[in-house]
Amino acid sequence: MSRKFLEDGELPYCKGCGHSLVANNIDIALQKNNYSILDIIIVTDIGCHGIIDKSFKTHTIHGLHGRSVALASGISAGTSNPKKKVIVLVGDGGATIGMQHIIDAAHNNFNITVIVHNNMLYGMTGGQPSEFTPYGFKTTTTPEGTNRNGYDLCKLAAIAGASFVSRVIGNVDFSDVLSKAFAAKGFSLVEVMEICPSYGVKANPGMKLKNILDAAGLEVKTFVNKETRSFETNIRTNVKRLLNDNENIPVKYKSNIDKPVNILISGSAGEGVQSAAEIFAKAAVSSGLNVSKKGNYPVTVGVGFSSSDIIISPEEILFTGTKDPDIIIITSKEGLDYSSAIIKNSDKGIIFYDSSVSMPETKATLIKYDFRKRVPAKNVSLYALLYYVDYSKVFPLDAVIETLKNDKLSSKLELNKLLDFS
Ligand SMILES: Cc1ncc(C[n+]2csc(CCOP(=O)(O)OP(=O)(O)O)c2C)c(N)n1
Ligand code: SF4
Repeated sequence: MSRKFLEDGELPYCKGCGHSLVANNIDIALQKNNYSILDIIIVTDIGCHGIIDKSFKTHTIHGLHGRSVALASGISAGTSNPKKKVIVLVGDGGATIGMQHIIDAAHNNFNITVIVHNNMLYGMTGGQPSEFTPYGFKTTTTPEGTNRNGYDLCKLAAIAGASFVSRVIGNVDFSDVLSKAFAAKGFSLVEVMEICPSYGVKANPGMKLKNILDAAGLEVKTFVNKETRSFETNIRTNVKRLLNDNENIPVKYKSNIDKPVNILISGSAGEGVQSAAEIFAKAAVSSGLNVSKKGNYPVTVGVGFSSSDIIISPEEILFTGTKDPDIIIITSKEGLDYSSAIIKNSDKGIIFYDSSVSMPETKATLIKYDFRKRVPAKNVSLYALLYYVDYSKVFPLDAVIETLKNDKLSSKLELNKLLDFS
């Protein structure tokens, strides 16, 4: 049979390397299954077997060492076209390094075929043992022979839930086995046993592959061939978009600013920093401004500081970070501690801060106010932002009041207290 999926000419491996037989058998099996060239996505791993990419006319993707199965699982999960066939070429080294990926791919029954080139050592790096090297097999770094048996990958994949698993000896025509593996729905794995002529044969002269496998109890057979439910990507079309609420804020007010204003509000967890920043951001949108808002808080969200960086701008906001905010609002000691470096370095900003905290030395303009004395702690961030809007007139207070009235928070707020800045 002439080649269809492989380029004509020599394959890139050493003379007598079993990897060549694997490539040729893949070509034959794909032809038996009537695949088209561009239906095939071959994902290779690092190692000698992986240098085959340029010889295949199909799609090829070269993965990181041991990660080809994870990569292929993602590719297969992301394609909804059942005609596409994702095939992984991996060595016993890659299978060692990425064994959990193989087990998980079998467990999830991803629609991929994994072909393991098991020459019982790391060929590309000079013939070191892998976790699949059988007892007594000599390698460059174990010249006395490996002192334990390797894993039986076929048994592991079968137990994990694969649809099709087979071990073959890689010195015969095994294209029928590959053909069945390619046709199987779900996860299939074929472990091809080889001896690397450049390292394995040299270190183990006269050793026969069949004898090695018998001694290690590695059976050459098909372990599983069953119809199973394969992985399906669950694409939900009927879900509420996260941004829905923000999409339809009508512009009813007018802003006074003609350039971006960076605002940092820092307070304590539980004192409504993030929700106040969101109300402020929505009010800015309703005043025709562009807004970005980033929250910062420790992973333990219920304690410590909570802060938010907000940018309001008449122009598009292309970068959301700033080292020197124009406005800093500090409502608690925890907020001050978190922002103290920014405060010390600030030389152009205005800082609104609660009278309970002691400000470090700074060139910024300081404005002290009794935020905490005038409203309950849980409303202190909102009160401070309202105070800033009233003070700066960046947009009308009415924009914030209307946003608040439309918010679920509104029933819990005493608006007259929040708007009293006397
Ligand atoms: C994460 C990582 N670890 C180690 C290496 C070094 N490395 C390159 S090839 C290779 C061995 C490949 O052996 P195998 O997967 O069995 O393929 P073969 O060369 O035998 O075909 C190793 C360990 C690497 N590239 N990346
Ligand atoms: S070093 Fe071994 S595994 Fe690598 S191409 Fe040569 S014979 Fe094949």
